[in-house]
Amino acid sequence: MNTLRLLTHSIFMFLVLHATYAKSIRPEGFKLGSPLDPLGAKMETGVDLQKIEGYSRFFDFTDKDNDGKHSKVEYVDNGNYLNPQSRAGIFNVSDNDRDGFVSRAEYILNRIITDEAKTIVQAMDANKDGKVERSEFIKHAMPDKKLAAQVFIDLDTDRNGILQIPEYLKVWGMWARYDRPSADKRISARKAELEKSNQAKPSSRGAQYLK
Ligand SMILES: [Ca+2]
Ligand SMILES: [Ca+2]
Ligand SMILES: [Ca+2]
Repeated sequence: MNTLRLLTHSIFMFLVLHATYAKSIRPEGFKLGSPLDPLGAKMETGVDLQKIEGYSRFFDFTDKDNDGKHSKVEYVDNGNYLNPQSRAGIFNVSDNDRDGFVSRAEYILNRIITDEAKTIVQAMDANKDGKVERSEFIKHAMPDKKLAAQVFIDLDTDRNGILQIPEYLKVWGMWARYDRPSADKRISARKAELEKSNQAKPSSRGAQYLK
Protein backbone atom coordinates (compact mmCIF):
# COMPACT_ATOMS: atom_id res chain seq x y z
CA MET A 1 0.00 0.00 0.00
CA ASN A 2 2.86 2.34 0.93
CA THR A 3 4.64 1.52 -2.30
CA LEU A 4 1.53 2.39 -4.26
CA ARG A 5 1.21 5.71 -2.45
CA LEU A 6 4.86 6.48 -3.07
CA LEU A 7 4.46 5.63 -6.73
CA THR A 8 1.36 7.81 -7.08
CA HIS A 9 3.19 10.63 -5.34
CA SER A 10 6.21 10.26 -7.66
CA ILE A 11 4.02 10.31 -10.75
CA PHE A 12 2.19 13.37 -9.43
CA MET A 13 5.47 15.19 -8.70
CA PHE A 14 6.79 14.30 -12.13
CA LEU A 15 3.69 15.78 -13.76
CA VAL A 16 3.90 18.94 -11.66
CA LEU A 17 7.60 19.43 -12.42
CA HIS A 18 7.09 18.61 -16.05
CA ALA A 19 4.25 21.15 -16.36
CA THR A 20 6.30 23.84 -14.58
CA TYR A 21 9.32 23.22 -16.74
CA ALA A 22 7.35 23.04 -19.99
CA LYS A 23 5.74 26.37 -19.12
CA SER A 24 9.03 28.09 -18.34
CA ILE A 25 10.42 27.64 -21.84
CA ARG A 26 7.20 28.33 -23.69
CA PRO A 27 5.92 31.71 -24.73
CA GLU A 28 2.58 32.16 -23.05
CA GLY A 29 -0.41 31.02 -24.98
CA PHE A 30 1.63 29.03 -27.47
CA LYS A 31 1.90 25.29 -27.71
CA LEU A 32 5.42 24.06 -27.03
CA GLY A 33 7.10 23.69 -30.40
CA SER A 34 5.14 26.33 -32.21
CA PRO A 35 7.69 29.19 -31.79
CA LEU A 36 9.63 27.33 -34.47
CA ASP A 37 6.96 28.01 -37.09
CA PRO A 38 7.11 31.82 -36.84
CA LEU A 39 10.92 31.54 -36.73
CA GLY A 40 10.76 29.75 -40.08
CA ALA A 41 12.16 26.39 -38.96
CA LYS A 42 11.33 23.52 -41.29
CA MET A 43 13.37 20.84 -39.55
CA GLU A 44 13.53 17.54 -41.48
CA THR A 45 11.02 18.76 -44.06
CA GLY A 46 13.61 21.35 -45.12
CA VAL A 47 16.36 18.90 -46.17
CA ASP A 48 16.88 16.83 -49.32
CA LEU A 49 18.43 13.37 -49.70
CA GLN A 50 21.87 14.82 -50.47
CA LYS A 51 21.87 16.72 -47.21
CA ILE A 52 20.82 13.63 -45.25
CA GLU A 53 23.54 11.56 -46.97
CA GLY A 54 26.10 14.27 -46.19
CA TYR A 55 25.23 14.16 -42.49
CA SER A 56 25.35 10.39 -42.63
CA ARG A 57 28.94 10.52 -43.95
CA PHE A 58 29.90 12.88 -41.13
CA PHE A 59 28.41 10.36 -38.74
CA ASP A 60 30.73 7.66 -40.14
CA PHE A 61 33.88 9.72 -39.52
CA THR A 62 33.19 9.72 -35.79
CA ASP A 63 31.84 6.17 -35.59
CA LYS A 64 35.35 4.69 -35.41
CA ASP A 65 34.27 1.14 -34.59
CA ASN A 66 31.51 1.15 -37.25
CA ASP A 67 28.82 -0.16 -34.94
CA GLY A 68 26.25 2.36 -36.19
CA LYS A 69 26.24 4.51 -33.07
CA HIS A 70 28.38 7.14 -31.38
CA SER A 71 29.55 6.25 -27.91
CA LYS A 72 30.58 8.95 -25.43
CA VAL A 73 34.20 7.94 -25.99
CA GLU A 74 33.89 8.35 -29.74
CA TYR A 75 32.04 11.67 -29.67
CA VAL A 76 32.85 13.42 -26.40
CA ASP A 77 36.32 12.13 -25.40
CA ASN A 78 37.85 11.73 -28.86
CA GLY A 79 35.89 14.42 -30.71
CA ASN A 80 37.31 17.78 -31.78
CA TYR A 81 34.23 20.01 -32.20
CA LEU A 82 34.18 23.01 -29.80
CA ASN A 83 35.19 21.73 -26.34
CA PRO A 84 34.45 18.58 -24.27
CA GLN A 85 31.75 20.33 -22.23
CA SER A 86 29.91 21.49 -25.37
CA ARG A 87 30.31 18.06 -26.95
CA ALA A 88 28.81 16.41 -23.86
CA GLY A 89 25.86 18.81 -24.06
CA ILE A 90 25.31 18.12 -27.76
CA PHE A 91 25.64 14.38 -27.16
CA ASN A 92 22.98 14.39 -24.44
CA VAL A 93 20.54 16.49 -26.44
CA SER A 94 21.05 14.27 -29.51
CA ASP A 95 20.42 11.07 -27.58
CA ASN A 96 16.61 11.22 -27.97
CA ASP A 97 15.88 7.77 -26.56
CA ARG A 98 18.36 8.17 -23.68
CA ASP A 99 20.13 4.85 -24.27
CA GLY A 100 23.57 6.42 -23.78
CA PHE A 101 24.43 6.31 -27.48
CA VAL A 102 23.73 8.56 -30.44
CA SER A 103 22.36 6.53 -33.33
CA ARG A 104 22.77 7.55 -36.96
CA ALA A 105 19.20 8.91 -37.10
CA GLU A 106 19.66 10.79 -33.80
CA TYR A 107 22.84 12.37 -35.14
CA ILE A 108 21.24 13.31 -38.47
CA LEU A 109 18.17 14.80 -36.78
CA ASN A 110 20.35 16.81 -34.41
CA ARG A 111 22.47 18.16 -37.28
CA ILE A 112 19.31 19.14 -39.17
CA ILE A 113 17.87 20.94 -36.15
CA THR A 114 21.06 22.70 -35.03
CA ASP A 115 22.35 23.68 -38.48
CA GLU A 116 18.98 25.22 -39.31
CA ALA A 117 18.80 26.98 -35.92
CA LYS A 118 22.27 28.46 -36.44
CA THR A 119 21.43 29.57 -39.98
CA ILE A 120 18.22 31.26 -38.83
CA VAL A 121 19.69 32.92 -35.74
CA GLN A 122 23.04 33.97 -37.21
CA ALA A 123 21.25 35.58 -40.17
CA MET A 124 19.85 38.09 -37.64
CA ASP A 125 23.37 39.18 -36.69
CA ALA A 126 23.15 42.41 -38.67
CA ASN A 127 26.49 43.89 -37.53
CA LYS A 128 28.24 40.50 -38.00
CA ASP A 129 30.00 40.44 -34.64
CA GLY A 130 29.03 36.80 -34.12
CA LYS A 131 26.45 37.59 -31.45
CA VAL A 132 22.74 38.22 -31.81
CA GLU A 133 21.58 40.96 -29.49
CA ARG A 134 18.04 41.28 -28.21
CA SER A 135 17.32 44.26 -30.51
CA GLU A 136 18.62 42.38 -33.57
CA PHE A 137 16.50 39.36 -32.72
CA ILE A 138 13.30 41.35 -32.21
CA LYS A 139 13.87 43.28 -35.41
CA HIS A 140 14.56 40.27 -37.63
CA ALA A 141 13.08 37.14 -36.02
CA MET A 142 9.40 37.43 -36.99
CA PRO A 143 6.66 39.96 -37.71
CA ASP A 144 5.05 39.49 -34.27
CA LYS A 145 7.39 41.60 -32.10
CA LYS A 146 5.67 40.67 -28.84
CA LEU A 147 6.15 37.00 -29.55
CA ALA A 148 9.73 37.65 -30.66
CA ALA A 149 10.46 39.25 -27.27
CA GLN A 150 9.05 36.20 -25.47
CA VAL A 151 10.95 33.75 -27.64
CA PHE A 152 14.17 35.70 -27.06
CA ILE A 153 13.79 35.34 -23.29
CA ASP A 154 13.42 31.57 -23.71
CA LEU A 155 16.46 31.25 -25.95
CA ASP A 156 18.74 33.58 -23.96
CA THR A 157 19.31 30.97 -21.28
CA ASP A 158 21.99 32.92 -19.36
CA ARG A 159 19.84 36.09 -19.53
CA ASN A 160 22.64 38.39 -20.70
CA GLY A 161 20.69 39.89 -23.61
CA ILE A 162 22.81 38.17 -26.25
CA LEU A 163 22.36 34.87 -28.07
CA GLN A 164 25.52 32.88 -28.56
CA ILE A 165 26.19 29.39 -29.87
CA PRO A 166 25.53 26.96 -28.21
CA GLU A 167 23.20 28.42 -25.55
CA TYR A 168 20.06 28.75 -27.66
CA LEU A 169 20.48 25.35 -29.32
CA LYS A 170 19.38 23.50 -26.20
CA VAL A 171 15.97 25.19 -25.94
CA TRP A 172 15.52 25.16 -29.71
CA GLY A 173 16.35 21.45 -29.70
CA MET A 174 13.68 20.79 -27.07
CA TRP A 175 11.06 22.63 -29.09
CA ALA A 176 12.12 20.70 -32.19
CA ARG A 177 11.68 17.35 -30.43
CA TYR A 178 8.77 17.94 -28.09
CA ASP A 179 5.77 15.70 -28.71
CA ARG A 180 7.21 14.39 -31.99
CA PRO A 181 8.09 10.85 -33.11
CA SER A 182 11.55 9.31 -32.49
CA ALA A 183 14.56 10.42 -34.53
CA ASP A 184 14.49 7.08 -36.32
CA LYS A 185 10.87 7.51 -37.39
CA ARG A 186 11.35 11.12 -38.45
CA ILE A 187 14.44 10.50 -40.56
CA SER A 188 13.13 7.35 -42.21
CA ALA A 189 9.78 9.04 -42.93
CA ARG A 190 11.54 11.98 -44.57
CA LYS A 191 13.82 9.69 -46.59
CA ALA A 192 10.87 7.62 -47.79
CA GLU A 193 9.03 10.77 -48.79
CA LEU A 194 12.03 12.10 -50.74
CA GLU A 195 12.70 8.77 -52.46
CA LYS A 196 9.06 8.56 -53.47
CA SER A 197 9.06 12.05 -54.98
CA ASN A 198 12.35 11.26 -56.79
CA GLN A 199 10.75 8.20 -58.38
CA ALA A 200 7.72 10.24 -59.38
CA LYS A 201 9.93 12.56 -61.45
CA PRO A 202 9.97 11.72 -65.18
CA SER A 203 13.76 11.18 -65.33
CA SER A 204 16.91 12.36 -63.61
CA ARG A 205 17.63 14.53 -66.67
CA GLY A 206 14.18 16.08 -66.38
CA ALA A 207 14.71 16.59 -62.67
CA GLN A 208 17.81 18.67 -63.38
CA TYR A 209 15.80 21.09 -65.47
CA LEU A 210 13.25 21.41 -62.71
CA LYS A 211 15.84 22.78 -60.28
CA1 LIG B 1 30.47 3.56 -32.55
CA1 LIG C 1 20.23 7.07 -28.40
CA1 LIG D 1 22.91 34.80 -23.63
